[in-house]
Amino acid sequence: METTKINSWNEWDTLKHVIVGRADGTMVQAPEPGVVRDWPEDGFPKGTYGPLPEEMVHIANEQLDNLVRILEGRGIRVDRPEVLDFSQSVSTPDWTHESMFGCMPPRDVLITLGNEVLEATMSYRSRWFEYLCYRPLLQRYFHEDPDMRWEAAPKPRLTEASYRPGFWDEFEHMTYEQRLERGKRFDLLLTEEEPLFDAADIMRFGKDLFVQPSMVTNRSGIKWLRKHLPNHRVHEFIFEDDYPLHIDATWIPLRPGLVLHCGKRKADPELVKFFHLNDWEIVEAVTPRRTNGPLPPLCFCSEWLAINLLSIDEKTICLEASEEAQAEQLSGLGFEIIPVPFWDVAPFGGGLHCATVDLYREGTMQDYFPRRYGRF
Ligand code: DAV
Repeated sequence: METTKINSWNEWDTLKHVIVGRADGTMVQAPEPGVVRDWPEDGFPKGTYGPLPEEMVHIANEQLDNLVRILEGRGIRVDRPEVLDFSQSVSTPDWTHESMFGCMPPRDVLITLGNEVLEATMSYRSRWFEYLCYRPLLQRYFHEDPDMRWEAAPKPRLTEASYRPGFWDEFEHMTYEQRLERGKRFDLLLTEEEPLFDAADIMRFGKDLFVQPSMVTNRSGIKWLRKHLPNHRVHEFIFEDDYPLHIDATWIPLRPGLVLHCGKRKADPELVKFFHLNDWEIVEAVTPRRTNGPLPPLCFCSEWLAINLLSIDEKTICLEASEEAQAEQLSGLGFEIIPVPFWDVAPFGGGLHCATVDLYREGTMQDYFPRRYGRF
């Protein structure tokens, strides 16, 4: 029997065990207070919902399976989630929703913090039950690893009180600049009624965790994380973004002292100072290949999935295969690049980082930011 040990503190230590998602059964979810899809050109005008086309599922699964082969070829253990019937409607005592979503991006749902695996609250009704896809794995790890801590954040109510009334109508009519302004004030969709967060809004740098409030993470969610993790320092900060959704295509640590930044989403100057004070270099990522389109149909992520990468260790990076300029930039910084075709997975919820959750990386909790500064 394989022995299981849960241990991962950052994004770059040597990877030994990982979950890779599946594309099967993924839905364009039914409209809900947390998210509204509108893709008339691709067969899903506003108000409609249903499974993504079979052919797209097939190609995405081929790319996911290929990633699994690459990782296993390097001696990394890979586990996969259990696919549910995501077309079923789901209910709590507070509401009923016509569909679920899928289980391609485990990164949104789970985060490993040392020997703990934490299930995020999520903030879409369609994703409320997504943790169930990972329960067979988590139960197994719980029994196999005597030191594993299995935690779940409080399940949210997700009543109307969690969302600003009228937000989507306003948002639809806002310019890019107006959206940036609203984002800067964190005057977005979510209220502070209850803690809400997606795990993919957290970036792990050992003792320090950087979390952005977003369309799916509120300040109460960050406050809950801070209370839950007394041995970490949980920092909250905002990037200038018209639709902030997950931090893992914006602020990507590559190794101690080096972070890759999506320059289009300006970082808080205080955050930059804090990194520089601690001798971290911030490198602006090159322009992604798909900046002038097209993105795949039904894709709700941006061209910046180009930097949604998966580190195998602090010298080796899995990168989307067609992002050649990005590969060149990273090679220039001393990394070996493993090219992985992955753009067909994007409509299912993201890139290589989104599609994975690391469960074991060698190494221990380190303090990479010994010098304190301002509110950081
Ligand atoms: O387009 O920056 C990517 C991450 C989705 N999990 C974006 C979002």
